Amino acid sequence: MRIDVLTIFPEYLAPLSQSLLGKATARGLVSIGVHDLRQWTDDVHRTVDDSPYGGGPGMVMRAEPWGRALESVRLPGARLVVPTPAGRPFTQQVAARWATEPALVFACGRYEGIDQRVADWAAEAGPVEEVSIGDYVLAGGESAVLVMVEAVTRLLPGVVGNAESVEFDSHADGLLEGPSYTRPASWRGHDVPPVLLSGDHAGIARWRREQSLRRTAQRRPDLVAQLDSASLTAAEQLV
Ligand code: 6GU
Repeated sequence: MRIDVLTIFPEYLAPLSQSLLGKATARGLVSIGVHDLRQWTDDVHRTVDDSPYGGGPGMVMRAEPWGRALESVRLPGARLVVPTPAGRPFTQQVAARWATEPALVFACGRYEGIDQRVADWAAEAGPVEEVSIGDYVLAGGESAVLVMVEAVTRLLPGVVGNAESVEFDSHADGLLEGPSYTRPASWRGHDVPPVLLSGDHAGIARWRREQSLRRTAQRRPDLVAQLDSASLTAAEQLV
């Protein structure tokens, strides 16, 4: 997968070349480009923003540098992602869908966002999604891009060593993952649930499923309400 990030703070994206992703890059599973939007400005002050039409606080990113940047960086048809608190929610399902694409371009806005005509114009050349990573406001899209790139790239074949660890993740089936334990079996008066030491694999699977449902009901009742009947057994639908 090819990933390009356009930003006025390229140093902010340094973590993309480290740790898990650095290895995936070295192994040729993903390649990442980070580009300074100011490359595509045309004035001595390298201006990227201006005051909003209609008045109001803050500054808006100007369309011209963004237009030239996208013409230079975006491959034909590549999905353009615009992080914004006004976007549709970024979820595990969205991450899984993006993980099947050959290329993604992220356009990081600062200030009060990017002139809306950039996304409108970009939609003429390929898919565009304005997305939010949660119900709070960040100063810019850069940290949201770090979050989204990590969520997407760990789903690419070969990036995470154990494919099962991805399959059983929280959210993979619409539920939260239950608790995990390792040695010792007893620690400071707290014992590992005995079923996990029983060797009864069917019993362990049932227990984990119950823990997952219980935790989701307690912590995320909104997720339980969204579950489709296909993801619950007949017995679970009666609870
Ligand atoms: Cl994607 N961007 C910004 N600037 N703030 C956010 C966000 C994104 N998601 C939640 N808040």
